[in-house]
Amino acid sequence: MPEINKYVLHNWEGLLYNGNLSEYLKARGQIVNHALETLLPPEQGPHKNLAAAMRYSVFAGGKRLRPVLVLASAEVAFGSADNDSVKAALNTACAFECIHTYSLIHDDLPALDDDDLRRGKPTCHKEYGEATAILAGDALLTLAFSLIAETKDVSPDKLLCIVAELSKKSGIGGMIGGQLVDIESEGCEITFPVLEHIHIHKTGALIVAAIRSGAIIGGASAETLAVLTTYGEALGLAFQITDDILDLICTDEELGKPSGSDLKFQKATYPALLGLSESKKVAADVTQKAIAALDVFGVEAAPLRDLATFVIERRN
Ligand code: GRG
Repeated sequence: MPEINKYVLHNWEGLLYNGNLSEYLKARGQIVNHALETLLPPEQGPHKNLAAAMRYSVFAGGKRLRPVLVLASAEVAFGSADNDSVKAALNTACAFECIHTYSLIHDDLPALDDDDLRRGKPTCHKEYGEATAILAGDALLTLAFSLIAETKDVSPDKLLCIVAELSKKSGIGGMIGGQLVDIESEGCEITFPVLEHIHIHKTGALIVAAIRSGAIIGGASAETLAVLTTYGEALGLAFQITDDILDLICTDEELGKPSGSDLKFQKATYPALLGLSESKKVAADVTQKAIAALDVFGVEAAPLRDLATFVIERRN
C-alpha cells in the first residue's frame, strides 16, 4: 500500500475547525485528493487506459462530501480532530469517493441517463468509450473494498463492520435498489412514500454509511452511532431534495451537467410532487432535524452541524 501518512502530518494545522466551513472542506478535500492520487492505480502497464479512465472521473471535480463526512464523523467519535483520527479514517474516506464516482460513471452511461457532461467535463464514456467506462466503474467499486481491507492500525473487527455497512448501503438494500425504483418510476405517477423510498435509498444510504463508518472507526458507542445515524438519514434526504431543487433552478455551468434533466426524463422529484417552495421548506425542516440530532455533542460536532447547512445552501 503506498505511503500517505506524510501528507497528513504535514497538514496538521489545517485540520482544526475554526468555524470556516469552506476552509475545512478545502483542507479535508486536499488530504483526500492527495490520498486518492496515491491509492488509485498508476497510468502505466497493461491497464494504463483503464487507470486513466478511473483517474479522469475521480479527479474531474466533485465536492468530496462523502469522504469529508467519514472524516468529520470519525472526529466526533474520537472526540477531536488530529492526525490519528484522520489517518485511521482516510482509506475508508477514499473508498466512499471511489464508490460514489463509480455510481456517477455508470449512471451517465447510455443505458441509464445517457449524459454527456459530469463534474463540468465530458462523461467517462464520452472520453474513453462505453466499455472502458463500465470497467472503470467496476474497478473503482472493487478498489473501494480493498482500500478498507488494507487499512493499517484499525482493528479487523471495525473494518469488517465497515465492509458490511458499505456493501449493504451501496447495494440492493441501498443505492442500487433505490436507483432501480427510480428508473422504474420514470414517466409514472408515483406516491409520496415511493418518492421518499427512492431518495432515502438512492442517495441517502451512501451518506448514512459514510457517517456510520467514520463513527465505527472512531470507536463510537451504540448511542453515539444511533444519534449519528439519525443525523445521516436526515442529511441524506435533505441532500437529495436539494439536488432535485438545484436541477430546476441552476444553470448547466453551476451544476457541471445539464440542468432540467429531471423534467426531461419525467423523474420522480420533490418539486414535481410538492412544488418548489414546499420542497425548499421540507429540505429546511429536515436539515433542522439533522442539526437537532447533534445536540448531545459539543464543539467536536461543529463541522457536521455546518455541513448540514452547506448541503441545502450549495449551488451544485
Ligand atoms: C450504480 C448506476 C448506479 C447508480 C446508483 C447514486 C446513483 C445510483 C447514481 C448517481 C447519479 C445520481 C444523480 C445520484 C444521486 C446522488 C447525487 C445527487 C449525486 C451527486 O452527488 P454530489 O453532488 O456530486 O456529491 P459531486 O460531483 O460533488 O461528488
